[in-house]
Amino acid sequence: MEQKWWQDKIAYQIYPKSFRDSNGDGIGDIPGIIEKLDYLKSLGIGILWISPVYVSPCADQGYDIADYFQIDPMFGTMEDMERLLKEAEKRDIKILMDLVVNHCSDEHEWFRKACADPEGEYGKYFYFARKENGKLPCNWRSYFGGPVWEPVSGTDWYYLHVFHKKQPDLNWENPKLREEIYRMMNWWLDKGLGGFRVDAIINIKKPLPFRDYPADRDDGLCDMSQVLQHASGIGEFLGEMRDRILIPHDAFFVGEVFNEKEEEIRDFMGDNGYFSSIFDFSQTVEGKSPKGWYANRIPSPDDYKRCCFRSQRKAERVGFYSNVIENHDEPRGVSYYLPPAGRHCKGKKLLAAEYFLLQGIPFIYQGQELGMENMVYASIEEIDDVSSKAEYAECIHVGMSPEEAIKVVNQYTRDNTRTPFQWDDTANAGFTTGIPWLPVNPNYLEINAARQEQDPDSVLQFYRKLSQLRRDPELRDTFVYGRTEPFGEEEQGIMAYFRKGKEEDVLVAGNFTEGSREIQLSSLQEKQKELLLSNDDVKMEGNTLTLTPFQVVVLKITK
Ligand code: TEU
Ligand code: CA
Repeated sequence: MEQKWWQDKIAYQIYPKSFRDSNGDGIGDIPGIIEKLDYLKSLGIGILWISPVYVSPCADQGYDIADYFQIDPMFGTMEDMERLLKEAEKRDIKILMDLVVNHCSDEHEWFRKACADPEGEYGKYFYFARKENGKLPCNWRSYFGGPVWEPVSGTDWYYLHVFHKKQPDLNWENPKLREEIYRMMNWWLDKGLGGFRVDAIINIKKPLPFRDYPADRDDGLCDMSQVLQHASGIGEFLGEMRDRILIPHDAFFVGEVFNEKEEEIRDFMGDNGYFSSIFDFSQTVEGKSPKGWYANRIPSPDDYKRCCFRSQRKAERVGFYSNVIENHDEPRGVSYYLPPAGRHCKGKKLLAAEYFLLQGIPFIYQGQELGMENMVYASIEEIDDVSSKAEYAECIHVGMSPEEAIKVVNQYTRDNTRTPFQWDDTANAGFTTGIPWLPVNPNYLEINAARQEQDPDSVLQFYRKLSQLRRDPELRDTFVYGRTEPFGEEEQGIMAYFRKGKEEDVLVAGNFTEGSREIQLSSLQEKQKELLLSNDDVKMEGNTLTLTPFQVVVLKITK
């Protein structure tokens, strides 16, 4: 594999609305991010992805962009953004912005002009259609519920939106639209961005002409994941974007790609891939049902392990997945992948070490490094997220009581990771001096950054140690380029693997169960073993390593 500047980086995702509010209006902002750059530096962060800060009516929290060239006043000004780029550069941190180009906002001027004349120039930037024989062009269900077609008021036209109706889909088949997007990307990269996190990108290629697919619920509609299986030819668009933008800027693009097929990995993230990297969502999609959240199954630790190892194999000698346990669309990883008995400091460190030391680019989502947990919601009125509202309605539709429905939504609501960052134990967790736009998780009195700074055994300090390990000049090559080899893969409740280096191997071994477990290291008998990190005292007698409940041990094994 070719060597690139980003391969040894550690990345961090900021959800700006909830990170740090600098002016007391209850909304996190860009000056707030600048304030905390030294904190990020102390975590060894080299790449910082910032969820959208462009002008937006916020129907989907900034993922509905009304002006790609302006910062929304709630987040600050363009000067703030330029200052952030400069201050980050001083600290050797590259900034990624969120590239949301499957759709824009219905308040974008392109869409206004398009609605005024659906058959005109701007109409071709979107997908417009009329009913034929009383029927819409296709029966696809939008991700946030209901049909993808929405009427243009006062006309007999409809437009397509695979997400919210305030997010009309852009027509990538139109070369003029693609040129507009490339111009915008260049404009930002020329300002000094390191690259983009590329939002919802598999949706840009629609299987055309529009047609119905088999319905998978009693609404007569079909899930978009089914639709996308019929789309082919996305490579023409993505290859063009790579050649025109990614390569000339030597940028880092991380694609939000779901359900990629094994044979597509090289195209998406090989040496000449469309992206530098794509997220490994194999564990995220595990157990998910097209029926909706109520029909999902939560992955067990063994499911989690299987997903990780399968992806590691797929990526071997091909490229770098970006590894995550959570993001702004998912529940908190510690509340989801850890069994209930392991949802404590020690268990959080176990999950941290297991995912962080895999081959790929580790991404930390804000607050993950503190072990922030899911929020508890008593009713749907307390929830802001658009997707939760549709999922709640579906639960009720299939006959659940409001109590059962809110339980399901609690498990998955995107607000779980969107609650304000817990900086300290003062009012509003030190996030704002005003009223936070989304309530703070009441557990901030125990879980907060200030407290964990003081505690050498905190989750935060453990993340710092992981970060140091990965950046240690002697171990760097093993962690960045070393192959992942599962160890004792069939052992239930145990997740263990080697990273195979030139000079040494690293063994990561963790116990996801409530009982002590023994691991036989007889195959390593002759070799010298050095403890690199653990979340408990390490007991090794002869060839037997005993793991206490939820213990993880990281060993260096000299060849
Ligand atoms: O998410 C894309 C995506 O596929 C979502 O449907 C995701 O599965 C869903 O949020 C789960 O409820 C991206 C962004 O990350 C998300 O925040 C946006 O809402 C979405 O695109 C539209 O821009
Ligand atoms: Ca603010």
